[in-house]
This record gives sequence, structure tokens and C-alpha cells, in this order.
Amino acid sequence: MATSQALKADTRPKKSTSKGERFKFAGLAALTGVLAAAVLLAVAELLALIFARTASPIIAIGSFIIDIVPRPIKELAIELFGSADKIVLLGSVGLAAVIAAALAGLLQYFRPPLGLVLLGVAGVLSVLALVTRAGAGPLDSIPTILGVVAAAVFLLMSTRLLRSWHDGHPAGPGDGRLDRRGFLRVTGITAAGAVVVGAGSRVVNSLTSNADALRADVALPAPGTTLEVPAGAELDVPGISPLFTPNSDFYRVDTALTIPTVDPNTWSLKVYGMVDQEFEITFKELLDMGLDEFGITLTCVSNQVGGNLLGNAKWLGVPVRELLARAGVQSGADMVLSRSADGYTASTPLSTLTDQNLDAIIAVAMNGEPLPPEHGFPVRMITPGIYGYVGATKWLTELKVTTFAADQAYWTPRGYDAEAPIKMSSRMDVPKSGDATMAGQVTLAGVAWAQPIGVKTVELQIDDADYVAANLSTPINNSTWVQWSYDWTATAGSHYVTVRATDNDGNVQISDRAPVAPNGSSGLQRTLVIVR
Ligand SMILES: Nc1nc2c(c(=O)[nH]1)N[C@H]1C(S)=C(S)[C@@H](COP(=O)(O)O)O[C@H]1N2
Ligand SMILES: [Mo]
Repeated sequence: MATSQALKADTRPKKSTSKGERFKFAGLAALTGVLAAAVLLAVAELLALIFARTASPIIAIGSFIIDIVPRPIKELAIELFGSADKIVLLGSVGLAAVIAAALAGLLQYFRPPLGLVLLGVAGVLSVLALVTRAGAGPLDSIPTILGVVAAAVFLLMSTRLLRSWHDGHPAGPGDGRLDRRGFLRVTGITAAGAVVVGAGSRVVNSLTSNADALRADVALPAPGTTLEVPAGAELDVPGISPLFTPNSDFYRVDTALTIPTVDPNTWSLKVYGMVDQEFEITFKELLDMGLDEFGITLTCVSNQVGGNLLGNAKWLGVPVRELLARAGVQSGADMVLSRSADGYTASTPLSTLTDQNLDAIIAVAMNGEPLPPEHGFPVRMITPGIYGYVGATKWLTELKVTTFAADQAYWTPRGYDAEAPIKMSSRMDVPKSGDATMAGQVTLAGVAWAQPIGVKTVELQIDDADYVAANLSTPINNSTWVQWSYDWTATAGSHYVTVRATDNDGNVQISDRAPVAPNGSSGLQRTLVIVR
């Protein structure tokens, strides 16, 4: 087969001019570009494993893009793809990289050395993305730089082989065949090698830097006080959100493309800024402070009316005010900027953290287990009454006492308010729109929240009737949600059910619709229930 093709090649003109031939070599040139990119990533991932775990160019570029993507696109991604938003992002980055790489191959073949120039530019951008990551060291640029060098060598070599294959055989009969063979061999071996080395390194990297092993080693102390859950706190209605959201079902929202691995054995929390005595506290010292259990419902500012970006958990932790008291807050301060291991920051009003009637905490456990890695292991903040982005920093490493005038948090320049109290809201869990509902006795049920004031009543409006009061569960406290239910005698046909809450101060849930930015959605959820 190789012989017959070689014979065919021999009978052809030296410079192939047919359209098909040109397409074929253009395709192969594009392929060399894509393979050069694969070489870059494989070498970089392998060296990252050896030199600097966090120096993966794929992750660095993805994280960099997450930080610069404009707010509307980010919101759209969360809305369209939910928790899969990051996978979609990685996929798009990958697609863009493949296109750029193919272009580099074409340029290097038809307009040398522009392919190498494009490769160099991509390398510089990757290095910039890497060294500007939180906690990046100078070593972090090495894997990518060496990856670019390897990719350049491959691109030069494969382009040369491809060109002499295309041009015929300058060094005598038979060489055209050898060039073709040489090209296919070099590219084939490179492709296989890059996939095995690159993917293997990434898998080993993420498996061995897994926080799971560290988490398994954590021994939690018994709580000083356990959360008191009153009788009647949980309603028995099939399909209703459980009073405590299981960790595996708890929503996750963050900017982290890979979950930061934070070792509790080396972790410390620094409390500094406008304080009399800055200090650092280790994980063991934190546990030794004595931990109590708190019930707090966490809510995301991105939650749409009727959405499920909220959850309720038992948290084990220490009030932030105890740490602040130890540091001695100076007058003039009005904000605490909390910082995560991955550089994320949140601005929490000082008055919220020092409020004696509100338990803003540093938490180490969630529903009786050490924090799951994706929920902030080993230590995070949980602040009742304000949205997660301003008070629930995961992978917490620093608390800086400061002012709103002097410091900005991650989301502030990205279109969200610096301060954001949770807006009271209510949601119907069952029946869902589209459920098959039979005429007769139907239980409508859901949850409502108004942290930290507490829900007083939940009312329903069915079609155009007057609002009627739902039955409420006994609240655990004012910073947790409540469940509600209503027994309805349903008649066949289409019905709309609207739900609204009223808080303990007498405020009624805002019915005017607001988008999630800049400070949380409002409006009433109206569900179409079709009864047969
Ligand atoms: N380090 C870090 N902490 C973070 C975030 C983040 O992006 N990075 N996102 C915040 C937001 S927007 C919310 S709503 C909560 C979500 O916490 P969860 O993922 O445990 O539900 O975490 C907050 N803490
Ligand atoms: Mo959020």
C-alpha cells in the first residue's frame, strides 16, 4: 500500500498544484499546529507535577478568563449551565486553543515564521496568567516556558518534514516517500506521547493533590453546644426541601476552576489590619478555642426567584467576633475583608460580625462532617443575613480589618454591591410545574427565608383568590429557612399558585421583579399547576 502510493507520488509533478493536494497539506499543516499545542500542554503538565503543582497552564488560563469574563456572560453561564458552567468554560477555552493552534500550524507552513510568533505570544499570555494567580511563585512559569520551547522545536521539525514531503524529493528518488513516512511517524508518536503524558500528568496531579486524604485525617472536637432543633421544625411532605440540605446536594458557587487544596496542618488564619494586636491562629488552636454548632441558611446572590442556589446546614465553628475581640478592632474600621487561599475576597460589614445577636462564624464542619473540599475545607466563613459572596469566603486564610473606602472585594468592581443583605423570599417545591397533579387533595409545600429577621407567615394566592395562610414549620432560628405546606382541594384545569412571605418585622416579600445584579433578585414565584 505504501509502495503503490509512493509510485503514484513518483508519477506526479514535483509541485502538486491540484486543489485537493493543497487542502491536504493545509490540513496537515493545521494538524502540526494542534500537535505543537498538545506538546506544549503535555510538557507543561508533566513539569508542573514535578516543580510547581499549581502551575498548570490549562487551569491558569481558565481561571484568568473566569476573572475577566464580563458579568452578563458569567450570569448567563450560571443560568444556562448551573454547576457545569466551569466545564463549559474549559470546553470553550479548549476549542479556542485548538483553533489558534491550527492557525499557528498554517502560518508556520505558509508564512514562516509567523507560526512561531503566534506560539510565542500564546506562551507569554499563559505565563502572565500563571504568575498573576494568587499565591503563584516564580517557579510557576518554568513548565510553560519549557513547554513552549518543546512545542517550537516540534513545529519547526514537523513543518520541515511536511514541506519536503510536499515539494517532492530534493535528495533523489525515494526520499519523498521517506519524508512522508518521517512526517507521519514523528506526528503519530508525538500525538500519542502528548496525550498519554499530558492527560496522565493532569490526572495524577488532581488525584494526589486531593484534599480528601487531608480531610479524612481531621478529628473534629465535640461541639460545646449543639444546635437545638425544635419539635415541628421539619414537615413531612414528599418532595419538600429537607430542613437540612445534605452536603452532597448543597449548591456550589465559586470562581475556583480547581478546588484549592489547603492542608490543615500548615493552615493558619491571619487577623490583621486596623487592629491593636495582629495574630495568626493555626487549625489546632482554632479547634482548641471550643466550637459550637450553628444553624444558618446560606443564600447566593445569583439565586433567581424560585431558584435553588441556597441551602441550610448545621455549621461547627467559632464566632468571628471572638477573633476580632482578641485582635482589638481600632475605631474607624467598618469592614472585614476576608481572603481565600485562591485570592478570592469578600467584604463583610464589621457591624454584622461584631453583632452580639448574630452569629457570624468561622466554620470547620458542615452537617457533622469536616467541610467538603468544594465547600471550603478546612475553614470558611458563614455570615447570617447577607449573601454568600459578601460573607461566606471558602478556603479562608485572612481577615483584614479595614474600611469600605480603602478596600474592595472580588465582586465589587464586577458589578455587585459591596454590601448585600439577603432579600426575603419564598419558594414552592411541590408540585413542580409540569408534575402530573390529580384533582382532589393536593399538598402544596416549599421553603421561605428572611435571614436574619425570620419568617412570620407564608401566604398563597391560588388564581385570583385572596391570599391564604400556609402552615409553617417551627423555625430553628431567624437565620434559617422555614418549611411551609398548604392542603389544597384541587379542581381540574390550569391554576397559578403565587407564594409570598412576611417577616417578623411585618415586611412583605417584594413583588417587584429585580435581576440578581447588583444586590439580589426579588419578585414572587408563580407556578403553573395543571390538575387532571
Ligand atoms: N474562596 C471563595 N469563596 C467563596 C466564593 C468564591 O468564589 N471563592 N463564592 C461565594 C459565593 S458567591 C457563595 S454563594 C458561597 C457559596 O458557598 P457554597 O459553594 O459552599 O454553597 O461561597 C462564597 N465563598
Ligand atoms: Mo453567590
